[in-house]
Amino acid sequence: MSTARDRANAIRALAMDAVQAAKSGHPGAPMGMADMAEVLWREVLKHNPANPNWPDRDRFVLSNGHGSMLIYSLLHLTGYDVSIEDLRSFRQLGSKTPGHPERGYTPGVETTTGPLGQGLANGVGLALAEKLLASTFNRTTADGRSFDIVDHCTYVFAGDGCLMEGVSHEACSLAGTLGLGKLICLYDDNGISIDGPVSGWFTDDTPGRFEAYGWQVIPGVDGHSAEAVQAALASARANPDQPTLICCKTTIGFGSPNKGGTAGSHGSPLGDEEIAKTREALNWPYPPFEIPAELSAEWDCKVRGADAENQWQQLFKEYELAFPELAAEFTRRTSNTLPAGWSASLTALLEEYQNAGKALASRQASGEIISRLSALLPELVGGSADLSGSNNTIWPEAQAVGALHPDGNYIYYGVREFGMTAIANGLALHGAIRPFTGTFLMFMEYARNAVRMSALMGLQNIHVYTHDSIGQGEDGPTHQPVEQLTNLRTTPRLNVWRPCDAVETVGAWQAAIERTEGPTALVFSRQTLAHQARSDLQRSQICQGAYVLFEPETAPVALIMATGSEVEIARVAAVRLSENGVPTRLVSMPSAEVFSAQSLAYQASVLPESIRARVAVEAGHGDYWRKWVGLEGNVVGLNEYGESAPGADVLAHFGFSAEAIERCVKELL
Ligand SMILES: Cc1ncc(C[n+]2csc(CCOP(=O)(O)OP(=O)(O)O)c2C)c(N)n1
Ligand SMILES: [Mg+2]
Repeated sequence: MSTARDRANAIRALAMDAVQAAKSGHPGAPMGMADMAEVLWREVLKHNPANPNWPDRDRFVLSNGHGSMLIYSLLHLTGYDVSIEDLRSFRQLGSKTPGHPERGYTPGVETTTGPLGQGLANGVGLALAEKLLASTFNRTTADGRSFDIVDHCTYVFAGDGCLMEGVSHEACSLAGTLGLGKLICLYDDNGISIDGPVSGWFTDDTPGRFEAYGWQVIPGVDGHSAEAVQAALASARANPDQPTLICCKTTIGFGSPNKGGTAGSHGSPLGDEEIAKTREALNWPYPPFEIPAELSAEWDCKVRGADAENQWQQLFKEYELAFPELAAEFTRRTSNTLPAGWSASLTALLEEYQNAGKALASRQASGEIISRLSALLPELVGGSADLSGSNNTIWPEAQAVGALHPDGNYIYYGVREFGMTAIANGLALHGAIRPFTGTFLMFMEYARNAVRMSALMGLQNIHVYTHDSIGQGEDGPTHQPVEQLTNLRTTPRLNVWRPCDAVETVGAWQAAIERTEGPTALVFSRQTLAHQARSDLQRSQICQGAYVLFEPETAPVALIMATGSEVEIARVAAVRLSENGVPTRLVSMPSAEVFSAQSLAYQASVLPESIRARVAVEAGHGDYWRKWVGLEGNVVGLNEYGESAPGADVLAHFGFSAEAIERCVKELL
């Protein structure tokens, strides 16, 4: 039997050799964390390399994602479908081993990491999901038999960079409050970041900081001692009430005689000469990408993993007998299937709102709809960054989640937009939960990179943004979004909806819930919106992203397209123009992305090429609309910041009126 150090050296060798072969990458972090990882992955982590998607596996997050060769080495060594050839093609096009861990590229990678700090926040979401699901599904029979079918830990590796990032504060503070006892973070305390020794820019009392959050902290652990790491992990697992931070003192680039302990090993290949010296220092005589058979055998976790999963499968079989309905619900939710009758319920809801004809702010309509959806979808878990009432994300039957109340479905995230969004990404990553979050559209920017990560990963996360324009009024320019809609619409894989009334709001929610390929931003007004009359056909076309809402009696010569609060003034303009000799069509376009995905024939039927006099109207930055109006069209938009005044006055001040739209159309003819 080899030593733990020998086994860890396999990671070190693979990391330095792969980075050298790629001529780029980060050898220092994997070499520094190899001993910690050896203990965790071989002895503690509950995982089955043959089935990376088994629902009750432990989750592992490499928050310092630049150390990607650490996780790729671990996946290879423990027996996942990651071959030595895959390691050789580190950072190459089409490989399973991209520069940073990317969800969906590599079996066993739970989340995409690299933007520092966010992996840790995802970990908070993963651990929170476990806690919520455990309380929903775990049961004890009358004769005292426990069925803990949801019972797994979330382990996070994080570095100095992750802890310097503000998002770590937001997420870890909430994790402490919520008492996420199965969240265990191992901090790679190596005193180095890219610019050198962190003593010049990072002198926090990290243990004190996490204790203040309510975490259990295990300070001063020798990250190169397997026994010390083992003992710390045991103490962490023994505490069910608090998340644990294990501070592991390590040496970056451990083993490299000249670059170890320095920023020189952080982000570039060690070089052939230094690699040779490191092999000698580590007593690792094997050629690149070669692991001796004995070591490979000791690393292999396939048998242990299969046993662990089989035990769980057996437990689940018995659970199915004891609790058939819960078991069926667990299977439905983990397989991401909507409940029976979903489509019919939503069709009825659309019809109900069409018939009711109520004028409502879309945020208010959204609040009503959430309440209805929640009755259909127990997997829906909402929340807001301290704006629950304003965002209308809370509903009367909602139950708050707390440390002692894991049976809730509403999360008071506090004023933490970035943390909230990254935590919700973790909830979505876990599976069996459909998260949505809320804030003002303006403060989406605080969360911006987590929104991007939800899109990059194609997560089913729903971002509710209210107070969607200068129409929000009195709070003034700091609170009035201008460029944010364009920002969201140019985010690949993200769908944006800005509905014009309560009926379109139902359609937007339906689309967001049914979407499996990525996240959705739902953008709602603060102010009341008029109800729009629709035929059955028009109502059925909402889900196509854009449709003709008003058609003149004679062939249109002009066309107005609008979204959200501007649809009503655009309708007034289109009707008046049509009555006064300029037959004008009105297109409501609540989701340009969804419309863009329709057949060209449908798109042409809504926006015929022959109509060149096109005006787009939206109380936001106008440039986005240029692609829809063409060279001969025009945009009624806003390329400046707003003003503080009642919303209607601000909108009128910036030219959002039926008269201004009419003038704009006439100018084109
Ligand atoms: C949000 C973000 N900012 C900057 C970077 C670039 N970056 C990658 S690693 C790193 C230094 C991180 O230091 P540490 O976590 O201590 O890593 P170590 O050098 O110890 O491996 C930086 C600034 C990043 N990946 N993400
Ligand atoms: Mg560091």
